[in-house]
Amino acid sequence: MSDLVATRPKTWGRSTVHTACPLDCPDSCSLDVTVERGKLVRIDGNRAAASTEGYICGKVRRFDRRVYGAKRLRYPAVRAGAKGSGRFDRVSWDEALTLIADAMDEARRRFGAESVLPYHYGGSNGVLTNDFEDARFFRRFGASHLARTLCAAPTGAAATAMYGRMAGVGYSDYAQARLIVIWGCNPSASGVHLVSHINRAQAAGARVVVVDPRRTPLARKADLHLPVRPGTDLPVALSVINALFEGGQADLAFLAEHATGVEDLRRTARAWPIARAAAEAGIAPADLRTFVDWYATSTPAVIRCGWGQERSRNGGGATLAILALPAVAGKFKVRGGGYTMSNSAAWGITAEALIDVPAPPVRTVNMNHLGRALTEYRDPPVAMLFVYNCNPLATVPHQNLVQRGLEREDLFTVVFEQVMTDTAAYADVLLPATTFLEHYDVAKGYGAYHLHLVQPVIAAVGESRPNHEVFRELGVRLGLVADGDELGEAGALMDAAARLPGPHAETLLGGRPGVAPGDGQPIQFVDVHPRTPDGKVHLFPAALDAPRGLYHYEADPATPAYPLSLISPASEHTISSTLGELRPGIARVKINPDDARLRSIADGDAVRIFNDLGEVHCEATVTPEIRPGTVALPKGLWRQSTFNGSTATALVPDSLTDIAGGACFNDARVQLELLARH
Ligand SMILES: Nc1nc2c(c(=O)[nH]1)N[C@H]1C(S)=C(S)[C@@H](COP(=O)(O)OP(=O)(O)OC[C@H]3O[C@@H](n4cnc5c(=O)[nH]c(N)nc54)[C@H](O)[C@@H]3O)O[C@H]1N2
Ligand SMILES: Nc1nc2c(c(=O)[nH]1)N[C@H]1C(S)=C(S)[C@@H](COP(=O)(O)OP(=O)(O)OC[C@H]3O[C@@H](n4cnc5c(=O)[nH]c(N)nc54)[C@H](O)[C@@H]3O)O[C@H]1N2
Ligand code: SF4
Ligand SMILES: [Mo]
Repeated sequence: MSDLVATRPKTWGRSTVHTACPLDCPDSCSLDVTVERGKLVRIDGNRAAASTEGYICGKVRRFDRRVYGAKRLRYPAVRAGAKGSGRFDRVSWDEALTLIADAMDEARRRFGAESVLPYHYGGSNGVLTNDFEDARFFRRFGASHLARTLCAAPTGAAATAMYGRMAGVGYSDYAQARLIVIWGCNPSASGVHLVSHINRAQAAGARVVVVDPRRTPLARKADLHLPVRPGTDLPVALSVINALFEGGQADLAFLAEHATGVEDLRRTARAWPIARAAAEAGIAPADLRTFVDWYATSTPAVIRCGWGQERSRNGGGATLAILALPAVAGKFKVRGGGYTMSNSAAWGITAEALIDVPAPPVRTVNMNHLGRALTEYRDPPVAMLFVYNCNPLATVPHQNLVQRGLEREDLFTVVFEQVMTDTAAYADVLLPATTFLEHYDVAKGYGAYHLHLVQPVIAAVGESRPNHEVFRELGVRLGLVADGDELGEAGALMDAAARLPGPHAETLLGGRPGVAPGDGQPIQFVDVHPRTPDGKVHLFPAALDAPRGLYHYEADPATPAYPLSLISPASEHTISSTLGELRPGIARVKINPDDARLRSIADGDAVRIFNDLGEVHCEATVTPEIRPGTVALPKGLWRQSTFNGSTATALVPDSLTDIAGGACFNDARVQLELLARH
């Protein structure tokens, strides 16, 4: 502990402090942050965690522009104008917390404790800032339970049911592979530290296959690109499974020893011969056949499964079918072979162990239905919304309904934020939050195997405070925790550390990274095994709740009025909507030249993208890098980035994925027309 305190910010002189990046990114980099006279002067990579390789992304390198930016929240404030006007008056912490505690008390008295809805997601992926003191607080209070389904719900459910979230192939082992399949993933933006290993493998003769409706940077260099129509991964993956069985290339010995549900999967896959799947996906059958041949005959072969394929009506089934491939083809048991999905469960850190307050039997609200919850739920209504680690007006489906909900005069909204986000503008009470450069946390990689300490390198900006401190104090005010139980400066860290399993606490507090399975290079089925109850791969996990049936394919929801698929993938400029305030100019929708010609749209023109849910006015980039019939807007845009203040989520339906109630961001169907000539 004394070591930690010794690295506290100095107010004078220049020093470099070692810390880590806890943002919602798979890489979890180790950082060197240089501070002079108490101010950030340099944020850079450190090699303490091997896969950082000394470099970091451009976003975090310039994170000082958020920390000291014009939009940074410095003081608590209360609303002084209409909801959404963004006008606030400064108040003290004491006044702000009293207002919130009183409002929670009143909501509980009038409608019951479940009328309070905590609302949070990936803003801070750290162990201390999310699902920790906040969860204890809302559980003790008896607030509604939020099903955190905005991202990774279908992939998480599929990986749990099939493999018990077995740890995946580590980044550095990609260099050993002879075939690398990048499926629904764009590491060049979303997790850059994987790319150098892929390049190394390719230089050594490995083949790369990319399955993505866009020609991503990796697709440009790939040996084969399958530009599938969004939402068609399920038939594509099933056709590969079918071809492997039919061609005698399934590893029947492996399946007999390690898998259940083999016959059910085989029977299901029979419906998808190559020609039918290729037609459904809009790709060349010969290319799909080539993929089958390469996958069957290359060892080691690894699949990097991302999240692009999960965000549709078929997302759960698609992920199941993709993850089944290495089992069917027998690709495990060798370094660089198998798959990588999310590694967040690899550390064995369970929220339940950290929280230690039992979940009360309360109503569950699916966070993808925020708009409905705010406008339709009656028993009880949502009387109070408490937003933190999240910017729902920018990131949640059905933006216009969410906005209508936030406009409700009888809704009491708290937003606990670092910056004046689009959502924060609708707050009744605003609370300023510290950034990861101002508080302690534990960062947990979900791609790269890093678990490490985050520590404050500068003093809190303005009067901002860390999450655990605020939720602890609210607990005291509401009589949920004893007065005097407040945790000090690093108290929350020690509290969490004491609950971390195995050797993690000791290594972290000693300034060393946590201990990863197989030292971060596990060989699947050698060093790590399925963590299903019977230790087997469940290829047809009947226990999974799939109301339409497992591996059931729903056809494209396009209509003649809305024939184009809109996808909204991660961009290199933001992490979800974080840092979106720094994006200059008007965003651009990517459209294929064929689709642009039909609509007389040229590069740089202003366009209107619309459907029955909303419309977005922005500029167009005409490019063959997106397949015909599909258009793409960046995810996480702020209102400031379009002409009309609406973003991609205004066009996204609040329908749910086939399993686990996930968001269907890539199921938007739209029309596009010219607004004004460039
Ligand atoms: N720079 C940056 N990094 C990030 C993030 C960010 O916003 N910015 N977000 C972080 C978060 S929260 C997450 S969850 C991860 C996400 O990481 P990724 O999974 O890499 O991200 P996405 O951009 O959602 O989707 C990846 C790819 O899927 C493609 N795609 C869209 N629809 C389909 C489909 O139906 N099938 C297939 N096969 N592909 C499809 C998209 O074109 C995109 O190239 O990244 C994390 N890292
Ligand atoms: N159109 C479209 N939208 C999408 C997606 C898509 O594919 N397409 N993908 C989605 C995905 S993958 C994800 S994960 C979600 C993420 O959606 P959100 O959870 O809304 O994530 P962010 O946009 O990063 O917003 C997080 C906010 O938390 C704040 N924050 C950060 N750290 C702290 C802290 O310590 N304390 C407090 N109080 N606040 C903090 C940040 O300032 C930021 O404004 O977005 C989804 N939205
Ligand atoms: S956002 Fe990702 S790549 Fe950038 S510093 Fe953080 S962990 Fe590293
Ligand atoms: Mo995400």
